[in-house]
Amino acid sequence: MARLVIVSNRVPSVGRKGAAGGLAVALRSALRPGALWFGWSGHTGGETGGKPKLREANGVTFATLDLSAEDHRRFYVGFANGTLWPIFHLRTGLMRFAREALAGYLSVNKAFAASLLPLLQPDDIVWVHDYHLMPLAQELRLGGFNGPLGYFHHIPFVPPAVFQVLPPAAELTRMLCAFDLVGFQTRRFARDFTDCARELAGAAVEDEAVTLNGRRTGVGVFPIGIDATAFARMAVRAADTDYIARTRASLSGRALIFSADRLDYSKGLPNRIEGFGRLLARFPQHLRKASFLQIAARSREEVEEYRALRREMDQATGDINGRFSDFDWVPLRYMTTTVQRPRIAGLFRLARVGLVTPLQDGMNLVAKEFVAAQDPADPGVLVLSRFAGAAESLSEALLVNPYDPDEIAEALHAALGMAPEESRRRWEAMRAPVFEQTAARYCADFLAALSRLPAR
Ligand code: GDG
Repeated sequence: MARLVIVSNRVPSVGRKGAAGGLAVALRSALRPGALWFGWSGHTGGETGGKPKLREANGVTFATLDLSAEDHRRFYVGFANGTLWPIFHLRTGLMRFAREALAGYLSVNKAFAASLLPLLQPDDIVWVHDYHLMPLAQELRLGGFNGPLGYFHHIPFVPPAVFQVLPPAAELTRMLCAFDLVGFQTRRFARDFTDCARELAGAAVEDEAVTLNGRRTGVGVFPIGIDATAFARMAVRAADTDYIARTRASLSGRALIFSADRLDYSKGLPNRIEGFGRLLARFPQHLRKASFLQIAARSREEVEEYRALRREMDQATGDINGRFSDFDWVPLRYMTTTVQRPRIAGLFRLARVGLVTPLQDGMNLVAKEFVAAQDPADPGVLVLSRFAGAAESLSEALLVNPYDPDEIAEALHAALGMAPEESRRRWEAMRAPVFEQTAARYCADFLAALSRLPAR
C-alpha cells in the first residue's frame, strides 16, 4: 500500500495527545503506522530549510523544518495571515499586500519542497493542507515528484470578483491547478474555485474538474467532521468532574450560553457580544436568568489586526458587564486563555445554548462539537451563522445572519424559551450529519478520490 505523506504548515507536537482540536484530531484516523507528516517546527531563528528533524510517535514519522525570523515574518505573519486569511474571509479591507511578503511566501514553499523531496518515495500519496501551501504542488513537480498530490482548502474560497483584488490571484489559482485533486468544505467554495480557475486562470471547467495546459485537476467537496462518538464520550465523562460541578454551581440554576473560539476576527465575536447585549436590552426577562461564557483563546498575536480585536473585545465585554451586572450576577464571563479539551466538551454539554456566529468560516468544528456533546434526552439549542460551512448540513440550527445583532438577540430569545420537544426534534435532525460526516469519513473520502484519479 502506498505511504501517506501529510504536509501542513504546523505539525502537531509529538506526544501531545489532546492538543487543541484542529488538524491533528481530524487526521488521526488516516495516520496509520508508516505515515509521514511534514511541516514547520513552530520555531523561528537560524536559517530556513535544510535537513528536516525527524521524530517518531506510534509508528508515524514527524519531519519538521525551522523558518528564519525573516521568513516567518514574510510568509506566516505577512502573506498567509495578513493577506490570504483576510481575503478568503471576504475582508478585503483588512488585506495587506506587499510584494516582499509574497516573495517570502513563494520562497518558503520552495524551501518546504526542497526539504521534503529527499524524503519522498515514488509511490507516496501526498496530501497538502491549507492556504499556507498553495504553491507546493508546482514546486514538488519541478523537483521531479510524479505521484498523486492532493490539496485541501480548510477555509472559504471566494468568487473571482473578490479574489482578483489580490494581485497574484491568477498565479495562485494556476498553482492550485498543479495538484491532482483540490478539495473544499462546501459546494459553494468548490464553485467559487472553479469560477476563479475559468475567469482568472483561463482553465477549462467541467463538472468536477478543471483543465489547464492539458493537465486535469479534480475538484471535490469533502466536509470535514469530528470524531463525534469520542467527543460525546468525553462530554459525558466531563459532566462528573469537579470543574463542571463548580461551573454548574456558579450558575445557580441560570441557563448557560456558551462558545469557544480562537480570538479571530472571522469568528464574529464583537457582533456576538453586541447580539447578547441586545438580548438583555430588548428581552429583559432574561436578565439574571442567563449567563454567557465566551472562551476566546488568543491567536496570531504577531498580526496587528488580532491585537486590535483583543482590545475591541476587552472594551465590548467590559461595556456589557458594566451596563447589566448586578451585585450577585455577571451576565458575561470572558476568558482569553486556552481551556483543556475535555473541559470544553463538558461545558458544551452543560450549555442550554451554543452560540456560534462566525462572519465567514470554512466549516466550524465548534458547531459540530456542540451537537455531539448534547444529552439526547435534553439537548441544548444551537444558534449558528449562515456563513459557516457547517450551516450546509446543520440546517436545523437556528440560523442567523451574524451581521445583524438583533437577529442574534431574537435567536437567543427563541433558544432560551424553546419547548423541549422542539429542541429534541432539531437536535435529532442534526445528529445524523455530525455522527456520519466524521473526521474518519472525511479522510477516507478524500484519499479514495485522490487514489481514483488516473496515474500521471
Ligand atoms: C480552520 C477553519 C475549519 C477552541 N478554543 C479552544 C479549543 N478550541 C477548539 C474547538 C475546535 C477548534 O479549536 C476550532 O476549530 P474551528 O473549525 O472552529 O476553527 P479554526 O481553528 O478556524 O479552523 C475552520 C477548520 O480549519 C477545520 O477544517 O472548520 O472553518 O477556519 O475543535 O473546540 N480547544 C481547546 N481549548 C480552547 O480554548 N482545547
